[in-house]
Amino acid sequence: MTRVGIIMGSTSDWETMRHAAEILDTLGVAHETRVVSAHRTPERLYDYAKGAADRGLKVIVAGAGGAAHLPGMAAAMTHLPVLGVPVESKALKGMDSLLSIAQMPGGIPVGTLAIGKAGAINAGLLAAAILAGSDADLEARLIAWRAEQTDSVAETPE
Ligand code: RP5
Repeated sequence: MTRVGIIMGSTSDWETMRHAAEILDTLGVAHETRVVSAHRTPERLYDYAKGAADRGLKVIVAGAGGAAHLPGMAAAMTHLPVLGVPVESKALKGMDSLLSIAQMPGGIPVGTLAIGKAGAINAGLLAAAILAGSDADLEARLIAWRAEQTDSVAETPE
């Protein structure tokens, strides 16, 4: 069953958001990917966010750049946890995306990650960690992935 919905404001965001999809693939978490723009396809966003919980999704990862309203608007229309990824913008290097996503008013939370690739990877990992709380097999895979990462860190730089 698909448990994570990865949405993004534009196909141009995929280069960043594919990193969230890849870590979920690695951890064996079923997910879907959709282009859903808060500005260009507001009705698609409404339908997606309103229907997400009923379709069985447990977490939404939303990435957008610039005036990045997608994560916040999604969070306004679903009780599911929404993890926001600020995509790096050309004009302001993603600072606009970051502040648009992080500065939500009290009452409508968005869990904001780092700008760009690191944020997308961590959004995938955080989605997996949320799901692992009620899925012992996934929890074991997440623990193993983290241990492998630890083991891969060299003790010396060369
Ligand atoms: C945002 O505008 C998207 O999330 C994207 O990061 C940015 C630029 O979109 P495109 O002009 O590349 O479609 O809505």
